[in-house]
Amino acid sequence: MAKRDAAGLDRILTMELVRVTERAAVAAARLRGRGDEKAADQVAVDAMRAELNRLAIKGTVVIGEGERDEAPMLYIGEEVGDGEGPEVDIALDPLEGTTICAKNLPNALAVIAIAEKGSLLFAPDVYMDKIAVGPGYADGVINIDASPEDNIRSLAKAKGVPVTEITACILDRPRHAKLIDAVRGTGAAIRLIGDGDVAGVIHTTNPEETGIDIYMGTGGAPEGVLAAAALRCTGGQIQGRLILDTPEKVARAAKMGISDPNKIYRTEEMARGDVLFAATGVTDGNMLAGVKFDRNFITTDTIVLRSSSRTVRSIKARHQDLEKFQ
Ligand code: VTB
Repeated sequence: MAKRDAAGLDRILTMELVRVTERAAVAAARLRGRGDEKAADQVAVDAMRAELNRLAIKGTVVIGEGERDEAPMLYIGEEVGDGEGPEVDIALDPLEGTTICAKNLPNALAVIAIAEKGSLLFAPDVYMDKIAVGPGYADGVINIDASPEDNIRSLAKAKGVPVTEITACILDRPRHAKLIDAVRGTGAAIRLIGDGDVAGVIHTTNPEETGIDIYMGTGGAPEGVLAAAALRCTGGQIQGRLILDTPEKVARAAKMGISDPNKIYRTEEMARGDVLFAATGVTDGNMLAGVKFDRNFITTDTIVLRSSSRTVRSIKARHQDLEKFQ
């Protein structure tokens, strides 16, 4: 049985987790650019689940493919792992950016986060308003209740650059028309993305490499929790507010234990305690390369992060035993 270390989660799990996202990414990558989002997602789910069930954990999926009745596998509440190790919460997205993968565009990822039981926000699958920046800024540099203009100016000041040197990442959606105008009005640049806001948020943690300083706008709440888990490990701040704009959504959230529909969730409120996070590139992206297929081997590029040690590991793997991916 795996031994728990001082901080809670087994250190060995850090490396074990890499296999889980690698395997999902390879499966999805075989279906890159085929225009079939569902098929790509399905193979990623199957692969991730198979690998997850080999881990020495007693895991519960808290952020997954959906409610039990709509997702046969990796549904919210599903128990995964071999049942022999620490009790953990799991947030996962075997293919974050199904459309990106189907179109073979940048930044599709296979993603997972693991934390001690009870540490990850049990979020309903609704929209969440989000704002995030990377490490190195004082608390309060961003404020979800402030205007986009104020947030951009505050960040530029804290970074010590003119506003024109700030780039915000925003999902390209009609609902963001006003936000986009407001940000552009300040003189800042915008990287508009088609999908994949987990990657969008993570990109703020390394602006030199990605060119992105801040993430703004509404995306999926589950993706918000995954992004928060990553930021817990890298540093950085995210604030999120669920968009519960119908009585039905308020009731659904209440069922999951959310009594204040206007609550602002900060990074630690979405992902507490010791957190492990792993992401493998499916398509080429700003931080991670996509899976590459060669006749004799497969190459994967993964980051694996741990909050208690703040270690960021980059793992480029060359897989020569191709049978394990069949
Ligand atoms: C984002 C993004 C996802 O959904 O959360 C987005 O991260 C939000 O939903 O990759 P809409 O597409 O409805 O705007 C995805 O694009 C797809 O799950």
